[in-house]
Amino acid sequence: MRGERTRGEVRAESRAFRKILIANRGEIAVRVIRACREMEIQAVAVYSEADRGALHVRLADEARAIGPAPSRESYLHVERVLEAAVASGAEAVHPGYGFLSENAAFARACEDRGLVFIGPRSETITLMGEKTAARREAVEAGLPVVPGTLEPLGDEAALAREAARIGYPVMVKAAAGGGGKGMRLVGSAAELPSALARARSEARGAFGDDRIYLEKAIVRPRHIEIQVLADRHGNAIHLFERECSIQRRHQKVIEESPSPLVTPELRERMGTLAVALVKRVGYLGAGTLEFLVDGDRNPYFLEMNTRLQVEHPVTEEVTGVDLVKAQIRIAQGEALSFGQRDLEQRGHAIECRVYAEDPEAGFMPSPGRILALRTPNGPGVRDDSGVYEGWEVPVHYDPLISKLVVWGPTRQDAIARMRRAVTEYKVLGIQTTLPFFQRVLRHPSFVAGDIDTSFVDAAFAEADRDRARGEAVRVAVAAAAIRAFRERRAARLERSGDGADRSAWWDAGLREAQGWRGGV
Ligand code: MV4
Repeated sequence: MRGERTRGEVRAESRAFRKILIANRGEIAVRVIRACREMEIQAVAVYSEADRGALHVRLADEARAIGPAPSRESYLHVERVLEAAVASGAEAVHPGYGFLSENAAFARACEDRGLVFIGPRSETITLMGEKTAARREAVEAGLPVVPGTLEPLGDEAALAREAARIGYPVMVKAAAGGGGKGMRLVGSAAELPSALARARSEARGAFGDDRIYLEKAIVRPRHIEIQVLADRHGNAIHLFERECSIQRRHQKVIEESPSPLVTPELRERMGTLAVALVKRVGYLGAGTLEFLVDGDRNPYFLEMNTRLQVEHPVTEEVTGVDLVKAQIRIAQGEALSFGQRDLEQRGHAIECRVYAEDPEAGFMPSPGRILALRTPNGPGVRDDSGVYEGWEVPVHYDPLISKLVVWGPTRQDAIARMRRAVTEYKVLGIQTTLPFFQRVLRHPSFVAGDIDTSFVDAAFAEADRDRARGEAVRVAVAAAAIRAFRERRAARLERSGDGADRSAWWDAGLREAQGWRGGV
């Protein structure tokens, strides 16, 4: 009473975890295990049958099997993951990204069993997962949103009327969606019915929810996101932006911080807007607000991701904040140990996502055994990897094998360092996206920082043309060589008349072979 707290209450407010279960796999599970180890928290891994020998299992203090290879029966199986958590005696669960990380029912189930879900409250996950609800909250908090509907619209006639009001081109988006799933660009009223039908069926398949909303389509936008952290004590801060415009089929490929596009004024504005939404919804933990930025540098709030993101390391590299430790401390009930004024972006960081995919074959997955592996290191290089030499990358999961992250004092230094690191990186046995990065890192538009969301397709169209041209030249040279060979052979046969088919190459080879034999 009267502000005097008992020891029990203090502990309830801020309680150090002794053991955390990591409900994930691959590089992000490894990343969380590393944070746990530095905090002297026991890390419990979970694994499917395909992951018995995975790196995260090897590195954890303890590991529990949770089922067969398919995610539905293991990493996505709420009951099995919870059972492992309870059986291990963990006090908290870190969901990583993907899988159960934005599953409100899972977060709720953790809460119900007395496990701390390391993330926001389950109600916040629900709220932000419903994309039009998130848009409404953003509007209430004073954020600019892309013009469009603030509710999912039921019938096709209402959608057609709204689309006409917004003005084409419009984006058809899934209310339960996010990350581009169930999204369609519609150029005219004539295309609307078929786009709606396709978007609905895609959304139904992916989310079991086919509600649709509309947004004005922003032409060639930049994709910029703001990292936030908020604790239980009312502190909310942003950790500046990440530039994520280099994507392929809504899959980010390269991220960096700071964004070459963002001015100090825009950064300040977007950061302030992000914190306003965080405060309005009572956000807790680490989160990310996605914005589109148009050609005139106008930002529009798109959606909020209520999890740790794949690309969080670029923020860590420029701010010096360990986001995973921050998540854990916030979940323990601690107050943030730094404020907005303590933060600055120092230097420049770039991340390349190394996928087990073949860039020469349309980025087809390339699972299989890693026969040899040499990872880069040296000044300013960080490789957040989930694999090792001899490990067989399973077919069942996301093919991300590692995130190569570099830091440099300037963007130019970071690019030079990334080129060097990609050159050092050797993976044998499977195809990876590394050769693709060499191309991007030398592309004049990338080097100039002049990238929008059409970059990858444009760069690839160029590369395909170059390859086709190079191929035509190689075929022509080979054809000319064959023809010259045949002509010279014919001439020789005519001269000698003895049928001996011997060229200077042959004679040189024969001398060489005799030399070897003689020499040994
Ligand atoms: C848009 C858009 C244009 N206008 N929304 C794609 C991922 C998802 N998070 C949002 N996305 C987009 N939403 C409106 N109103 C264009 C995209 C988009 C995109 C955004 C970021 C990076 C790459 C992209 C590629 C195609 C489309």
